[in-house]
Amino acid sequence: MPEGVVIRSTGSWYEVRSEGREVFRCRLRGKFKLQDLKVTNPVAVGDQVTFELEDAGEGTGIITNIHPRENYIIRKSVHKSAHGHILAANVDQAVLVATLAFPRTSLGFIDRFLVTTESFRIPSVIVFNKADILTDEGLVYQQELTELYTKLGYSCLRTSTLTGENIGDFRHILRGKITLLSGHSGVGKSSLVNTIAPALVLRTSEVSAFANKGVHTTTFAEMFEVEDNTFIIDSPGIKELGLAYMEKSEISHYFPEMRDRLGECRYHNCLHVHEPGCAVTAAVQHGEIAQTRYYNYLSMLEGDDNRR
Ligand SMILES: Nc1nc2c(ncn2[C@@H]2O[C@H](COP(=O)(O)OP(=O)(O)OP(=O)(O)O)[C@@H](O)[C@H]2O)c(=O)[nH]1
Ligand SMILES: [Mg+2]
Ligand SMILES: [Zn+2]
Repeated sequence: MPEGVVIRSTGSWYEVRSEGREVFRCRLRGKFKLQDLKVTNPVAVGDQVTFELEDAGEGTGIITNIHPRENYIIRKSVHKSAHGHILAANVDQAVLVATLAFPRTSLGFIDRFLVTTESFRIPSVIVFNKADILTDEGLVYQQELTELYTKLGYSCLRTSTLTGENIGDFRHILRGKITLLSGHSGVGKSSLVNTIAPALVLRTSEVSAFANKGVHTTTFAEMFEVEDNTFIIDSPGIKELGLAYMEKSEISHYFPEMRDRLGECRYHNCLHVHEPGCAVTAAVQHGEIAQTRYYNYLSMLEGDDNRR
């Protein structure tokens, strides 16, 4: 039976690219229960599947098997909070596209994103796009964030699809890998893909001047081959990022600067809030852990998004 990779999913149809690079429109037969995950989408872009040809002339098929995933990124579903939504499967890295203005990506969002990818052990890169619209102060702030996140182990890149700034470096980061592009609506994910693969001509739309928000131009995740052996998954903008499947006690493990200090807390079950002898709060007081990161940690701890 033919095998392939899911390159687009609309919820009812899955486009599967076979090894011979043909694209088939496939459906799922019956119900799939995978790894006991409660998810709204059993098959995600990036999944390797086996399928049966249904109508060779029409190019349609039926997915009969989903191969075990090497990894996946899941977030809490917007519609069913007890369920997760798989953003993509089998990726080598995630690129978070962030903009400090028009629209503004908050540090809370960035940190939630990084905690999510850390929890799935997926390397992340932050791309600060729309550098061309930043004021001098904006550029200084962006540079401070680059220093903060680079120190924590996340590569950062400043780009502009308008001026072409660092697009060569962006291409370099992607080369030979499968990358999920994620971020708020309107930050320029599809524009970035167009810049490195102009033949694709993905739809993009202006950010609403009134709401300072994107208009959700991309509605389904889709994988593109932008160069030989280089795949990029463009995905719909996400507004908020609920942490799926995470216990309170786990969260600090996904902050690299906290993870390094966990053995130094007096209590092994320390949540790093008011506990005496806490190495994390001491590091915050000494300026060794950024306050913004710590506050975002507290907010994730308090939020209801960390409950199953
Ligand atoms: N000034 C400036 N505008 C940009 C840049 N990159 C993208 N844009 C504009 O930002 C708007 C949104 O870009 P899109 O590529 O549609 O954004 P997206 O992230 O794909 O948005 P969704 O598909 O809704 O998630 C468009 O008007 C782009 O022309 C940039 O580097 N500088
Ligand atoms: Mg888009
Ligand atoms: Zn502690």
